[in-house]
Amino acid sequence: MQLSRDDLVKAYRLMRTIRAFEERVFVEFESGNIPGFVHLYSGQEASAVGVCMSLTDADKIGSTHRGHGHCIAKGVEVRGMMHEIYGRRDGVCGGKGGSMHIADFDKGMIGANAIVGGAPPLAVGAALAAKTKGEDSVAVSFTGDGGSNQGTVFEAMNLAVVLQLPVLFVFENNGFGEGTGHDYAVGSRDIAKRAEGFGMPATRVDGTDFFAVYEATREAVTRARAGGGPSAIETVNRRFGGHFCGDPMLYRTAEEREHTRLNKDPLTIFRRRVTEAGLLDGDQLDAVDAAVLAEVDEAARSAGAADFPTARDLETDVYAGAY
Ligand SMILES: Cc1ncc(C[n+]2csc(CCOP(=O)(O)OP(=O)(O)O)c2C)c(N)n1
Repeated sequence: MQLSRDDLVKAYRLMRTIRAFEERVFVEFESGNIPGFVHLYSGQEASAVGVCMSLTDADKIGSTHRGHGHCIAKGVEVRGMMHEIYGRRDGVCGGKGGSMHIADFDKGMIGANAIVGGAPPLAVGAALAAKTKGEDSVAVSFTGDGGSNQGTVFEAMNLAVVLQLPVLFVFENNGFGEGTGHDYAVGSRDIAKRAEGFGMPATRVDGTDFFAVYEATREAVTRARAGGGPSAIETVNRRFGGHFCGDPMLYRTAEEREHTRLNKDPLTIFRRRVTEAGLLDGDQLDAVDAAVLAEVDEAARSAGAADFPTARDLETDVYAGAY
C-alpha cells in the first residue's frame, strides 16, 4: 500500500463528507427544501473514495442517479453541489441539473445521469478520446448491480476490449436494483465474472473496505495508464437507505437494515482499521468530523438563501462548446 497519513486523512474526510452531505440532504428533502428526486449513497462511501483516490482531475468519471458520493470523491465542491441540489442559479450546473445530473468538467466529472447503464458508454468515449489524443488519462464508469444488466454496458465493455481503451468499469453491487434483489435479477449473480467474459481482468472486492477498493483500483488504473486496456471491479456493499428518499423499503427487514448499519459501515470499518494500526488517532478523526459538519452546514444555509435560475437561463448551456 502506498498511502501516507495525509492520504488516509483525505480518504476519511471524503467519506465523512459524503455521509454528512447526504444526511443533511435527507433532512432538507424531508423538509421540502429540495425539489425533484434524491437517491442517497450512504453505506457505499468506501467504493467511491477507494476508486477516486487513484485518479487525478485529468481522469474522467461517469456516474449514476446515485451520484453524490462519486462527485464528492472526485473533488466536486460541496457548496456548488448543495446549491445545485437546491436548484439554485450558482449551483455547479446552474441549478438546472439537480441531484441526478451533476457534472463538473474541471474535476473530470463528466456527468451523473439518470439513465441506468448510461455511464459506461460515456466513459468509453472519454477513454477513446484520451487514447486518440495520446494522453495518459483514464476513464471510470460507475454502474449498479441492476445497471449491469443493461445492453449499453455490454456494448461498452466489448468496445473497450476491442479497442484496448484505458477504462475501468466499476460495478457497485449494493444488493438491490430499486426493490429487486441482486440475487434474483443478475443472471449468474457474479458481475465480475461476467465482465471477465468480455476479455478483461475483473475482480470482486468488499465495497465496505476502503483499502480493498483502493488496491484493486490502483492496479487497474496503473495497467490502463500503461496501455494495458480495460478492467472491471465489482464492489460489494449495502446501501443504508431506500432506493430514493421516501422509499418505504418494504422489501427489507428491520433486522437486515440494523445489521447493515452496525456491521457494514465503511466509516466505522475505516476508523477501526487506522486507529488499531496506530496510523491515525481518534481525536484527529473527530476533528475531521467537526470540520466537515461545519462545511456542510454552511453549504446548506447558503444554498437555502441563494437565487433560483431565471427564465432567461433556460437559453444558456443548450449547445456544448469545444471539449
Ligand atoms: C434505462 C433506465 N431504465 C430504468 C430506469 C429506472 N430506474 C432508475 S434507478 C433503477 C434501479 C437501478 O439499480 P442499480 O443499477 O442496482 O443501482 P442502485 O439504485 O442500486 O444504486 C431503475 C430501474 C432508468 N432510470 N433508466
